[in-house]
Amino acid sequence: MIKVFGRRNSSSVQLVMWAINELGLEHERLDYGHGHASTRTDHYLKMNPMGRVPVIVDGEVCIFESAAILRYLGAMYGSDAFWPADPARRAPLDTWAEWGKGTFTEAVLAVFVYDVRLSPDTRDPQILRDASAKLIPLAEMLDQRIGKGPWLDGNLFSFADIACGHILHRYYSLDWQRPELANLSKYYERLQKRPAYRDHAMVSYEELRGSY
Ligand SMILES: N[C@@H](CCC(=O)N[C@@H](CS)C(=O)NCC(=O)O)C(=O)O
Repeated sequence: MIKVFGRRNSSSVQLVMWAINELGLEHERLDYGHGHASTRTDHYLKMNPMGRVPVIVDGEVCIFESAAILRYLGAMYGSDAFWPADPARRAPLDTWAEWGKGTFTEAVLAVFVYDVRLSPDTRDPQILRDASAKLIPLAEMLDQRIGKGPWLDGNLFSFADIACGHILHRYYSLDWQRPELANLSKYYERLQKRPAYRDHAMVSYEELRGSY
């Protein structure tokens, strides 16, 4: 039984929860982090010295950093489609997984901070202009990369789709001027047909409004 420490409305927890459910793994999630149990206790800091969510415990294995958790789950429990065993086949997908969780997610979260985390009276519209200017070319890159898809690995759904796709709920639900990108919006439609995506990546972030 895998234990997940982290609140449902954290995008990093969503990445992990989506993967666990996509793989059909037995698990228990415990509410930790902002507004829930503290991540500053000695017990928690031993699991993650950063005091952030998520953390997973799987038997003797304890991991933090959601991208590392995703790779562990793929290597440990994934099919060859989800996590190709051949490094030469996996590496091009891992490139996009790294980019998706790092570069792309960071750019979406800058818009998220403006639209959700900052209270309206502390928002400087220049922050949104700057964040949008960084995000739009990245979204265009992802749109090009996906093409007709349906997935990043063509017909096979993989860990890379989780790393790139987990943040698209925020990308599409935040209040900002999105460019028209046909491949990306069809990809998001396909993701929403996956029950594990709907249940674990499309989580309300209303509780986080004005929390900075
Ligand atoms: N790079 C880390 C980021 C972890 C992180 O910043 N988590 C945020 C939520 S997305 C957090 O712990 N926030 C403070 C809290 O919830 O107490 C990962 O991907 O796991």
